[in-house]
Amino acid sequence: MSLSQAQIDEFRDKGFVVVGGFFNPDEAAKISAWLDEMRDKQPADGEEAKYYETSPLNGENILVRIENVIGAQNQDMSDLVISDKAKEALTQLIGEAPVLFKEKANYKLPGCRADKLHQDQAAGWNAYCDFFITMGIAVDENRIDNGALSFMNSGNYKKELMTDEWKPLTEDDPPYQPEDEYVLIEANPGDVIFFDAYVPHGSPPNTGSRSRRNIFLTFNRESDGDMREKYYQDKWANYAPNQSAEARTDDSFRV
Ligand SMILES: O=C(O)CCC(=O)C(=O)O
Repeated sequence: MSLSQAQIDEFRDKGFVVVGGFFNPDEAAKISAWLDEMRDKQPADGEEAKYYETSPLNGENILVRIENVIGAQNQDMSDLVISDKAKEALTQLIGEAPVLFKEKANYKLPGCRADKLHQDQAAGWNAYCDFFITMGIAVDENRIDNGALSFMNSGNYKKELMTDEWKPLTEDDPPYQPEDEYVLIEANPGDVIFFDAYVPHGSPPNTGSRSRRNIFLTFNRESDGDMREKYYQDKWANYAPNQSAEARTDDSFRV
């Protein structure tokens, strides 16, 4: 048994659960080195999809995230992050076998914009199905100054969209209101946050001097099918990856 009954119950009550030390320090160091490698590499067509934006804080063109990182081009690391233990925990939470839907490494470098308070499902996911669980892996220390995530901690949300698609729940940054309904998650490398696609969460701009890299792997139920290829075809048609020189500005980015 990978997750305890108390952890499963916490996930059901609040929509998320933090599992400290899910990956050991050696695994966490390998994941960190992998993210450095991908940052520095020029990906082949159809492999890693890089997204650059101009920082609203310092005007620099920065790498915001890399999608499509799981696959044959990164087989060892794919097996490390989607380990048997991860599959077991996801099966416990999903209630059947998990199928990877999409994944991304968010680099959240110094100067990176906020990720406004949102429900993941609002990012056009209704077109695919209505039930997803994400495994968020902390790669760097997540602290308040470098854009640590805040999650609604009260369970006081609907398991359906609470806004129009693509709209944040608020333009405010943490502490979100009402303050006693949210928790700041100061995660350490190797910690994992499992969360559903409706629980409100977000992070402030990175105003610090350290990156706050996290990987987010999103899974659906096996019975909903394998939608990953279709998702990325649609995504790249609507929102193609770019290069640093073509970084997007605040008013042209989506997620
Ligand atoms: O990396 C972050 O702080 C935000 C992650 C997230 O919630 C998202 O990209 O949907």
